Amino acid sequence: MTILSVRLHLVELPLVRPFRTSFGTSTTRQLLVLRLETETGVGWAECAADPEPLYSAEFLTGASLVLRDHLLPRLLAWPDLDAAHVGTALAAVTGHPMAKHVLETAVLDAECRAQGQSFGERLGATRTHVPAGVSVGIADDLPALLTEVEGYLAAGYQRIKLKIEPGWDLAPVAAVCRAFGDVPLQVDANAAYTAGDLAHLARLDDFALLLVEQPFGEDDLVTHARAADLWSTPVCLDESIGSTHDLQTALALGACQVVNVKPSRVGGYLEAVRIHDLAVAHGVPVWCGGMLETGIGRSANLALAALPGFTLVGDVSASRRYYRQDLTEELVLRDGQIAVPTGAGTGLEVDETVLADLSTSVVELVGAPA
Ligand code: NPQ
Ligand code: MG
Repeated sequence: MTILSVRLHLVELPLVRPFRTSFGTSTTRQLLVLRLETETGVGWAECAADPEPLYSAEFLTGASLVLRDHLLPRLLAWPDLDAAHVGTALAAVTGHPMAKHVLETAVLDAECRAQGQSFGERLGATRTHVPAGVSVGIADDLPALLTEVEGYLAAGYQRIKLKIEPGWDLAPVAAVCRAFGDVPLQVDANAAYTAGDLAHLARLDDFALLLVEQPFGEDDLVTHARAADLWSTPVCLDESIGSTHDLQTALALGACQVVNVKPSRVGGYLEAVRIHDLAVAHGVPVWCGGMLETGIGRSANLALAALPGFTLVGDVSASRRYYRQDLTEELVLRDGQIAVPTGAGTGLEVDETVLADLSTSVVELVGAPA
């Protein structure tokens, strides 16, 4: 295919409630939306990078610059471009998986839409619906946490994930277990702990959690391996897994018993499928993580989460968990599940009026504005 135009929107969406993690609090979600036009049609994708490099090293301004100055020129220079070769075309650039992800996903969406194929069909989905889980931010106090969790359970969410950090770990877990009994529960520390906390976090074993996600640093596989030996709670990696190679290393060290697969963290859906395949080959369960996506990325995540190795409930929530107004038609919860879109590409249409309303800047990176 030939790329005719590329447009980049900086979008700011209000969140229905502030989202607090060990690395910060967000009250709005700022992200990049990319619209790519080829001779066979249009493709859309979103870049998960946040304004600040806190979850990972990437950040929004950096992602737009690397896209404009280093990634797009390589993509435009590639002959006979297709989605399967975007990774190869961009491989010379080190790092920047979220920026690479947005380009590959837009090309993949354009290709699937042109061929009348859904993301689910393209990626190998085997299910029509995906059970919904929810990630719950750090709350002001325990009563506020219990009220929030109660609302999600009433809405039908099948699994709760609590964000934890030093000073907010055993008490919120104990409170949720006491209030809601045997609700499927897991925790995510976003790398907030160090090896000195191994004994403290071992006390999570009392609560029969599904898993503990990324307790230690992104580069601290050795401490994760010690935790996997010492704790009965399974150790799940998020930030540490940027590629199939990272997963091979983590598995060889015994540092990873479960994987959170996030397409944006690993450079795109094709690498996400390869990580899924490697995990399945090792008997390691995976689940689909989230980055507060709009309908553009959320619909594609649903297709991925419908692959057979995704045996654990993911952070795949309805649009309304985060946004009153999405950029696409809403993805809704029914009986605790969300339907995998069946239309071509990601299967949802971007509402260009809403997109224009919520855009704080729009730049044409390729092609002249209409
Ligand atoms: C995680 N996601 O699993 C991430 C954390 C995360 C759903 O818990 C802006 C604001 C961007 C907060 C990206 C969930 C974010 C964000 C990721 C939180 O670790
Ligand atoms: Mg995480």
